[in-house]
Amino acid sequence: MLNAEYFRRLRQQEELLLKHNHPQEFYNGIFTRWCNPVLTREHIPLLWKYDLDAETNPYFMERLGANSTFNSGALEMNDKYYLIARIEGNDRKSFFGVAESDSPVQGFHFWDYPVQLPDTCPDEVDVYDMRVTKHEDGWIYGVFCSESKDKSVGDLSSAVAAAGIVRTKDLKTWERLNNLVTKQSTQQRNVVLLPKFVNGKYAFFTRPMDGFLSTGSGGGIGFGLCDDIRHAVVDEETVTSARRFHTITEEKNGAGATPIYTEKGWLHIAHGVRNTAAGLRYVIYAFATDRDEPWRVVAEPGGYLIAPFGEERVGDVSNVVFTNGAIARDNGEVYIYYASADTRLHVASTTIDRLLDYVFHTPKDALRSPDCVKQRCKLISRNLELLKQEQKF
Ligand code: M1P
Repeated sequence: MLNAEYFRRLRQQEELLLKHNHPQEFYNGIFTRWCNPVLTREHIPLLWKYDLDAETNPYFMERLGANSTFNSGALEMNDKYYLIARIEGNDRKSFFGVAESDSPVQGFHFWDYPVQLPDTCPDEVDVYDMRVTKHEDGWIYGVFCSESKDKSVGDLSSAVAAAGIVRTKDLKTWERLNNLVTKQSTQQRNVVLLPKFVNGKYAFFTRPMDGFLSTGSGGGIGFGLCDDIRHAVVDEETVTSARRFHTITEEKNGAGATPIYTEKGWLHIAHGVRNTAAGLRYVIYAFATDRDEPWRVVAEPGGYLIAPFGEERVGDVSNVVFTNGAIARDNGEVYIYYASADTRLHVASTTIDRLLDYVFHTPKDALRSPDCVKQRCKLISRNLELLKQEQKF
């Protein structure tokens, strides 16, 4: 017999899934934040956590708790919106779940089962942060972090991060390919595959690093090509978006959503990290690279695009916003799915036009306070001039 508590909890969850979302008051002209997170731990199906049988679970206890759901790949397919979200169990292990909706801003519900990736790497203990790419070769690729214990050192918590690669046609059946090999870096995280071939090859944005947490000598977001996606090897990585002293990327940065192809170049929505007395602060930033030479940065606005705001600041890993998925629709709308504090997933909406305007017309980081003041004074004096002229008429 089913536990009666199940029906009460189910009704509550159904109410949450039907909740109407609406735009926030927050304004900057660049993007719109939406009030309700699109995925939280409360969205995770009850069937994934509880034994529903009143006999074997009389107290209706969580048997396999789920701590959070956050960093998500995103895709539009056959007029539906899909999030390939990271779910973290109470046991700290992450896995992926596909959530589907008819709307890009609300109503996401997980499929009955989480993604069951082929288990081909015996040393892999954790998987997370899948970027999905609808490639021109006809496959949908998922590139994610595959984490294993670093057995070469004695301490318990040392880990190795690699880029795992899978592909699918329907988000249901997944084929696991070899992990990416990058000859210049011992570790990889935040790797994303471009949807188009570059010089006839598969093109990756990488994040060279020589430590698990710290990027060490890695200079920023890298770019590399490979011939065979089934055994992907990148011989050479060139730095595209570089880390810089006293900027939002000083500590590290990494590719985010799959880059968006536009008439003015590739739009990138990435993350940058700086250190503070309260720990690392993760923000989301944007830049553009050349259409034909995607490793070449052509526009690089200073500062962040999205930073933790209000309640977004607090959670398991506070002061973090992070994205690994966005949907750019044919009509020009863009939905950026970003997680806050490694705890929940939000959506911000904008358009290609606005993002291009932002990326190409926001001044670059002037890198020094006196030059930043000059930038601001230039803006103010032009505005004062405009106001004066307006008053004349
Ligand atoms: O905790 C914040 C983020 O930390 C990592 O990002 P990075 O590799 O740039 O430090 C990732 O593990 C990410 O999942 C997490 O949100």
